[in-house]
Amino acid sequence: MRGLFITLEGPEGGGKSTNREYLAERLRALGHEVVLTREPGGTQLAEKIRALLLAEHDEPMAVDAELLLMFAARAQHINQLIVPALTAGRLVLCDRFTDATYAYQGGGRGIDPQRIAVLEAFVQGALRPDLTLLFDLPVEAGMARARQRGALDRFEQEHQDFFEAVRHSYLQRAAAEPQRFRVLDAGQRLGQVQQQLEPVLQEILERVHAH
Ligand code: Z5A
Repeated sequence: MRGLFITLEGPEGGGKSTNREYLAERLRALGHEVVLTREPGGTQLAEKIRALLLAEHDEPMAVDAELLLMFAARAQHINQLIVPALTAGRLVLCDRFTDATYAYQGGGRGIDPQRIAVLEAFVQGALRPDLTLLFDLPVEAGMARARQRGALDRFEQEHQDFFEAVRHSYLQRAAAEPQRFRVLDAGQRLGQVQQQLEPVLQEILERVHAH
């Protein structure tokens, strides 16, 4: 596939959405075709699965049901949006992808990562992000930002230990795959985070030109 698949990851309130918009604006100003998307979601049907995943229900959602719904949404997203966009040579900026599953369902909920890997292979085949930006920050700081936004969804209501496990899992993944991950200190002010994105932007441009 000719395009470039870039994912933005991190714990709660890291500024993924804010910085995804910023990166897209910079890349579009240079004439690149950018597709912005997110998980869970990204297509009409996958957004319906997202609504199911984030809402409160009268019965608790089984952790395996949550895991399978994440991958059901992902299968739809890959098929309908990600692969067509990459095949058309576009730059895809995706807010969360499978690293989030390892962090939240693996680290947070305690599902064995080997079981996640089975679903990853089944749903994605060889598709993996070309580059992953990890917006890392202390849990308390991220939760404070999320609380400022108002009503909390099903994940945001989890307690601190859950989010500490999520953050730990992300950092472990970044350390294990330094060639794919770029870790940003998202606890800094927005202007400073965007300064950290300058070398990343250069790297993206180099990769686009190399394709
Ligand atoms: N989830 C999962 O469990 N498994 C999976 O496989 C996947 C997802 C794919 C929805 O994700 C939930 O799905 C998520 C994990 C789970 N739940 N949680 N928690 P989401 O990405 O849609 O939701 P989110 O993590 O809640 O995203 P977020 O809180 O919107 O974070 P963000 O996109 O990283 O941040 P933001 O919206 O850009 O910024 C948050 C606020 O902070 C906003 O008011 C900004 O203006 C402010 N902000 C941003 N950067 C700064 C700086 N540097 N300084 C000060 N203020 C800032």
